[in-house]
Amino acid sequence: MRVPLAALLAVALPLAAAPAAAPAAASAAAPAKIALGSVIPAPVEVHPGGPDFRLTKGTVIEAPATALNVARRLAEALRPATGYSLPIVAHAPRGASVISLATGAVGARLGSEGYRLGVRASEVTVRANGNAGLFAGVQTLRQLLPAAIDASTRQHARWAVPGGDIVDYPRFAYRGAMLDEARHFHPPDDVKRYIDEISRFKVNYLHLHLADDQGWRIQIDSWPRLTEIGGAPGTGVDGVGGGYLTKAQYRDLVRYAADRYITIVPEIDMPGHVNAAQVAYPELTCDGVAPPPRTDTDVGYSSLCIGKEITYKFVEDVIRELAAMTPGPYLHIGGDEAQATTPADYLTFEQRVLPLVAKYGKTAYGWNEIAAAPAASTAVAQYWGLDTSNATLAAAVTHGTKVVMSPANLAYLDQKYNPDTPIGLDWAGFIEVRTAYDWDPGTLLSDVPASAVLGVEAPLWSETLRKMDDIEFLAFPRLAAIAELGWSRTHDWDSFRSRLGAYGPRWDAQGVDFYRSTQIDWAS
Ligand code: TNX
Repeated sequence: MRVPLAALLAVALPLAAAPAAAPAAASAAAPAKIALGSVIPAPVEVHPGGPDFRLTKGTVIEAPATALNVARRLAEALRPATGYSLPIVAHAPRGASVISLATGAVGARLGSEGYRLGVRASEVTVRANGNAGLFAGVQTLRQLLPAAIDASTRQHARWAVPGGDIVDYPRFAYRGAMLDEARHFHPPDDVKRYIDEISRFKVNYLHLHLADDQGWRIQIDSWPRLTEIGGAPGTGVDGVGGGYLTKAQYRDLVRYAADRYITIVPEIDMPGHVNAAQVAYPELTCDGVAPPPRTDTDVGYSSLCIGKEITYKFVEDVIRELAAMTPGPYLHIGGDEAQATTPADYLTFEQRVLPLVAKYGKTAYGWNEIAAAPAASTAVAQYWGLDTSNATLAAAVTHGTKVVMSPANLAYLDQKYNPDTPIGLDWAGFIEVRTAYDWDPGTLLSDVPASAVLGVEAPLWSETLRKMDDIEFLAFPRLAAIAELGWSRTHDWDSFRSRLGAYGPRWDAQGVDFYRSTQIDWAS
């Protein structure tokens, strides 16, 4: 049974005003019924009603050839726990139980990432303007199945999806996460696992911080010692770990992310945070003498030599090679904490280097300090400060600079939750789940209008991280909070808190070691 679209729109209600789903008929055997709107990030419109859909061993996934990638992601997500074959077909047989993916004109309001999800007794339909929207709809559908769906081995469960309709699309175009590969190198398989985890929350950019004082983590053919020396074993913080991405590994990550509708943003931090490059190439210092390698966590002590021509040959070579292996629109050139560069030199450097990014076809992106340079008018500035206004950034915005919001005291995933958190830093303050959730990326900076804000990003610096488990413990649940700020137009702590509590068993099923904040009533 299909409900005509016009009928749906006629009863469209914003989420906050939507009628509450019927209370679950609690029985000892069955877990509480999932409410249609119990999804992170919160969808725009939720209209519960009608019979559940049952996923069975006979269910097929119907998708056109153009949406095969999304269909495969869906099948991969549902097969392990159900044990069902869930064949992907171009046309489902009449009367079959079907999850149908379809692209077509579903309205400009939905943009490239919005979707409509309809759940009927024998059919689930996901419709979108394109595959990114279908993928977003699939992430919603996964959260509407019992938590056991996220287990990697076969489970016995009643695979029901609550009936009704969802219409959904994002508030901001940019919803990012950042992973610091420089302080501790995380191998490609860990990055892929992180991509899988963040894509569930409709995050669409992954920023990789690929070079810093300690190490250099991306192969650059024209300057091979960057990785031979800067990526050697022992180049992680405290001499723990090392490593780098070959170009082939980087390209593979770009593809893996793209298959999950995530765009990789590579960062090479300069003119500061360059000690590892200078150890490998002493000609990049002003006196030509190699500095000692550093694996401590100090910042602000290294600088490229602004007056030397070879500096710009180096920078241009790196930008050219990075741009050539990066299909996404952005190239991040750092620019933070350049205390070892004079303000005049900093401007000279940025005025020369920001246009180099455009020369290789990319939009320049940097930490908010770049806003001091007039050439940043065509760039994106990532705000990482603790204040609620920033005059330099606000002035740049009037000339065209766009902003991604990553306030360190709210959005930094590397800060401790509380004084007892075993890993993480605390220079920006403790960030409990509610702190991470209780702000608005569009209005936090009083002197920057929401229209200049492209979105939000949650950075995870890795000074204190060694392994995947550490990444997960600091990222979750806060990444889910930041993702909701980026996607959802509604902002309601009580609602988020209850949906987050219900999400806990999903992380358990995935083997994700999340932080069990006492602010949340975790379902078991
Ligand atoms: C500041 S935030 C930094 C990084 C550190 C981080 C640790 C920013 C743009 N720079 O170099 O890793 O603090 O929280």
